[in-house]
Amino acid sequence: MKKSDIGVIGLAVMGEGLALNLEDKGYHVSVYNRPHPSHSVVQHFMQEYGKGRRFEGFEDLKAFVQSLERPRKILMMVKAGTAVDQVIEQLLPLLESGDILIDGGNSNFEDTERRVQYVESKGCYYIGAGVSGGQEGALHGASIMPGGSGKAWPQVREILQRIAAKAEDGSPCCEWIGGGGAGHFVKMVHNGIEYADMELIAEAYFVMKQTLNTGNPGIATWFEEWNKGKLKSYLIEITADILRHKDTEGNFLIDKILDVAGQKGTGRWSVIQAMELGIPLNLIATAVFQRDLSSHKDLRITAARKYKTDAPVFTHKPEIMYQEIHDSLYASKIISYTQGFALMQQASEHFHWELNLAAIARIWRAGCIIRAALLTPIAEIFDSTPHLENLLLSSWFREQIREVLPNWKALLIKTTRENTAVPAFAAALNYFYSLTTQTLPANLIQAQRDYFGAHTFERTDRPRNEFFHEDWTGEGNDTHAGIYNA
Ligand code: NBP
Repeated sequence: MKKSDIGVIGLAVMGEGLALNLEDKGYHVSVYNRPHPSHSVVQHFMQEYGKGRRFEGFEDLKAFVQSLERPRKILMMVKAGTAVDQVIEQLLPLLESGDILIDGGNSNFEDTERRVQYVESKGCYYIGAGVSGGQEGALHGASIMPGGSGKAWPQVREILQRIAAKAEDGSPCCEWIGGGGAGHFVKMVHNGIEYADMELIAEAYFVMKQTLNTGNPGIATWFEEWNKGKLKSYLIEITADILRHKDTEGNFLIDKILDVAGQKGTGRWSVIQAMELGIPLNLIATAVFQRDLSSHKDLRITAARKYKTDAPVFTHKPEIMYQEIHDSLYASKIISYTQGFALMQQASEHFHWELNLAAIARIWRAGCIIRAALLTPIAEIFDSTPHLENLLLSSWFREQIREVLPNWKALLIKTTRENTAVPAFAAALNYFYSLTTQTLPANLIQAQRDYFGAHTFERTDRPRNEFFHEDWTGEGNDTHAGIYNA
């Protein structure tokens, strides 16, 4: 029997889609899913897709492993977390030196760092590959972010690049990201930006609905219009579709969906990592916290009853305000990408990954959920200045922000007046103001810290890294706390 080119473990949405995609590209594919007493996922897959195609189905892990061409390439598409460790433990005794495990799930990058070391210590290779694009991407081309055992990359490159989406210029949306957990870190940041993009679009929808009283088809028309310009992106495109979608009774489904947003953790991980690395990610954090706040539905109902606010007055000139919403969305989106790329820049230095930010922007141009027109100028900026600390420092972004700033401000003023919550638009604007303010009130914070904790401070009239302590009350002494800059 001909050995398979690759094996896929886990036949849920993503594993099934990727297996079909691999076979479609001409590869022989072995598939495995753990057996269940009541039903067989593998049997179902083979009945559905096996006939006349290059699939071999297995419920026995040893037979599955033995069906693969060496060095074996095994793509694990199982639930992130302990399931991945369990599968690794089951596989290792069956593998031989040089075999390659690929985790295509949304694993935490720290787990991937650990697994790379562990699997390499057993003589095999381990690749943590972030995959974005959902079911559609898995089937027809995803954005793939592989990292880990660099020596294995040449052996899986062709396969992964063939199943990846292709950008408009034909290049595959899959490039080597870096060692250790780099691939999953970059996928995590991708998801953080996705959280922010989604929250921003939701706020734009909310303002049109609440403050301008625009109906779903009207809002959809605006999103369709905006999708032809600077805001062109997959998430804007699907939002227009969603807003036009009707249920079986002919009503807009969006109006019947409970306003409680779920999450699986990658947004939260991005914020935790940003805090660890000291990079302000307040827009993405706001998007995560808004999902948290949305889930406290009963509390919000109680609070809304206690604090009845005036209904919006609808006196705004709609044609002006639509442009303000567009510009706020665009400016805030710029901040979202700025913060995400700043986090990757810092992580790259901290973990010695040498991330190629231009290449990352390029592999996000197609296949993934955050694919957007904005990624093309971002790639160009990092091509010319690879170590740019913050995208807002580029002249291209300076021009973009300069154009939309008046409308961004105007919208925040109006929404505040109309009791309409737009926390992500506001977080983005406040990040921009803070970043572009030479003197922040942190001098007062330093004084407070020194007053109550003798934490010391630097002075504007002395060189940096000289630290002072003041006897603020006249009752202290020269003792001060250890110097730290937290
Ligand atoms: P799920 O994340 O729902 O995982 C289900 C798969 O994991 C099933 O095949 C299940 O087998 C298997 N599994 C579990 Br659960 N525990 C296992 C164990 N202990 N041993 C072996 N197999 C186990 O599936 P998914 O939505 O296809 O996602 C797969 C991965 O891709 C996840 O990490 C996910 O976060 C990531 N991802 C998902 C999307 C998306 O849009 N869904 C997009 C991008 C990335 P069973 O059938 O026997 O229960």
